[in-house]
Amino acid sequence: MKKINVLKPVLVSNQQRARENRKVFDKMNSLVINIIGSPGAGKTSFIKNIVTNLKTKYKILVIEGDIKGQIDSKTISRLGVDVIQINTVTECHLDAFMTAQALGRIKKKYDLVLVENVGNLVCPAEFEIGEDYKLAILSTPEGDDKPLKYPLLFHLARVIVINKCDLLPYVDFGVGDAIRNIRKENPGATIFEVAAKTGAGFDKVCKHLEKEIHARKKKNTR
Ligand SMILES: Nc1nc2c(ncn2[C@@H]2O[C@H](COP(=O)(O)OP(=O)(O)O)[C@@H](O)[C@H]2O)c(=O)[nH]1
Ligand SMILES: [Mg+2]
Repeated sequence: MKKINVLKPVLVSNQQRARENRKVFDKMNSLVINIIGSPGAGKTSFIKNIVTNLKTKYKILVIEGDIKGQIDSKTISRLGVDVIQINTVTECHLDAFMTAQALGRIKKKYDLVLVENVGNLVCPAEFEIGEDYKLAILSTPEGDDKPLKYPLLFHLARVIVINKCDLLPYVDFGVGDAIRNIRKENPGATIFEVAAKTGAGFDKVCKHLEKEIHARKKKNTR
């Protein structure tokens, strides 16, 4: 029996579409971050902190990817920034074609576009959407071994956020072990330790993002 590998052509056409999306984001001068993590890791809570801290200085768009419903979109809308919902229905990740549909609904320019991918540590890592980079969120109750068990995401992510650090006294999670495991997959990643519930650690994350927003603008005006 002949085996046909359909994943490769799917990924190649996805990548072509992602490049087209990238050109549109470039025209808007936007820093685009693809936020990936398990269900419940704190992706929406992370976005809430960033939006709350930066919304008066920068124009922010949030794209929410969920299989069904608009729960997170409604939460983010209440903060007073623009939100676009993508429902993937059967898919466990966003892809470049779904993102292109969202792009068609954008009417303004944004400094920062935060994309909350579908909660999943596997598939979202494989599909580019036209982002500047992937940001992985790992929360402490998930365990410090996850970077070794889901290496692709932690290998590709430029920024890795360890969330729910307020729970460290109650969970078996070694921050040092987690960082060592991340470094095995990705020696150059920028790592932040935060608690989205309390806001701890977000001063550093926001400073980093502000630098990147400005660097992104300079790059485009060159
Ligand atoms: N203790 C604690 N809980 C958190 C933290 N961040 C998020 N949560 C809670 O974790 C749950 C899932 O968070 P959410 O942001 O919806 O995760 P998402 O599914 O990745 O978007 C919610 O009940 C949040 O209040 C944190 O830093 N510490
Ligand atoms: Mg969420």
